[in-house]
Amino acid sequence: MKIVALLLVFLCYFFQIFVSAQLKIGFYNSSCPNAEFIVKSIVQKRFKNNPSITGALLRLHFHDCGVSGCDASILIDSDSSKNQISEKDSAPNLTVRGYELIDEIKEKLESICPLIVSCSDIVTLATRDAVALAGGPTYTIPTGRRDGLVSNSSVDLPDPTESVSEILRFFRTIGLNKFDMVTLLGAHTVGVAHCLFFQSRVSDFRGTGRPDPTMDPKLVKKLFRLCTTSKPVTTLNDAPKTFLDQNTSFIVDNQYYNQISKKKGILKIDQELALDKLSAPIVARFANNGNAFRKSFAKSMIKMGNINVLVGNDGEIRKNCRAFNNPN
Ligand code: HEM
Ligand SMILES: *[C@@H]1O[C@H](CO)[C@@H](O)[C@H](O)[C@H]1NC(C)=O
Ligand SMILES: *[C@@H]1O[C@H](CO)[C@@H](O)[C@H](O)[C@H]1NC(C)=O
Ligand SMILES: *[C@@H]1O[C@H](CO)[C@@H](O)[C@H](O)[C@H]1NC(C)=O
Ligand SMILES: CC(=O)N[C@H]1CO[C@H](CO)[C@@H](O)[C@@H]1O
Repeated sequence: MKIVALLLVFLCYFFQIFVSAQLKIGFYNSSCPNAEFIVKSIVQKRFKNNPSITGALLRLHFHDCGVSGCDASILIDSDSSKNQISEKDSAPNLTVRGYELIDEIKEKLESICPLIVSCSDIVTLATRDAVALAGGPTYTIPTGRRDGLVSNSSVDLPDPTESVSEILRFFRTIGLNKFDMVTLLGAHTVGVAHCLFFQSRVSDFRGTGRPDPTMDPKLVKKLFRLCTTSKPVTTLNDAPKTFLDQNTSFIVDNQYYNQISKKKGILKIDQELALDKLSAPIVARFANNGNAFRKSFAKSMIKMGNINVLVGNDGEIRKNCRAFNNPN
């Protein structure tokens, strides 16, 4: 009896510690009551001028959470004087965009509640708001993430030519399952891809000298023209690009699944998702049921936003999202 009571006390104590160091809905309710409102209004203003911000933020958020957890490590600028290359300057990340919007939000928040709202929460909230503005699901997301103290250039994000099972292996390493994978790739319902990532599909697929037979021939023609007839480019950002969802390119909806079902996937992985027997049934379901996708998307986005978060006294609240508070 005594042992049981002791165990109970111990469990309560343990549980309390566990609970107190968790993300919470409305974490900034008292410390910065307008935080979520400010994020939303700045995202809204940007979205009005440029709806491509939804794609930018979704990819930024994924690249942050997919490498060492949602800790804003992707926002850190490299320090050339110290020869430190950060995550954002490593290979697959070069076309990630949206950094200036995060800076704008951070600057505003620092002016009203300094050192309270983390950069990782800003990225998470801004992405959530941009998804809703683009017609996607609205959802509440817990906050209280803290910013990481490391930004490592050895980024291990998958390549778009990998198979569905290889991509699934990656998702499992970050605690996400097959449903999350198929759902989150649905983020490709907005945003763009540059020729670099799909050009071989429309010209010389796997050394055959012919285009990828799994792509609609009309789309092959269009993309071939896009990628071969443009003027020389100096940076990847000026390089020709196309919408990942060729139908409703700025709307967060289930058209991505319809497009890949019609052989109109842009990246190899997009097309494979509709063809591989691991994922095809889920793709078919989402293609036929926009509501199922919306529900699933909200759920998997929340899950993605929880990957390896820093809470409690871990990490820090950065003053400037691009730099650690005490760079050493
Ligand atoms: C793990 C599998 C994934 C691979 C291999 C992949 C690959 C890519 C590639 C190659 C691009 C084109 C980048 C460019 O040309 O600038 C892209 C764009 C994009 N990705 Fe993914 N992606 C994956 C998963 C995700 C996930 C999970 C999300 C979000 C939840 C996401 C969101 C986006 C968005 C929104 C864009 C458009 C970016 C823009 O408009 O600038 N991707 N992805
Ligand atoms: C913040 O306020 C919301 C809405 O009133 C409430 O649901 C949430 O539990 C609150 N969170 C905290 C941590 O106080
Ligand atoms: C960066 O990542 C690599 C590979 O995962 C690891 O070996 C290295 O120790 C990391 N560096 C830092 C500073 O964490
Ligand atoms: C484009 O999307 C709309 C609305 O979601 C759909 O009704 C239509 O069939 C789609 N068109 C094509 C060509 O896929
Ligand atoms: C311009 C550039 O460096 N692109 C790189 C982007 O990432 C892929 C995949 O890691 C590299 O193969 C490219 O060279």
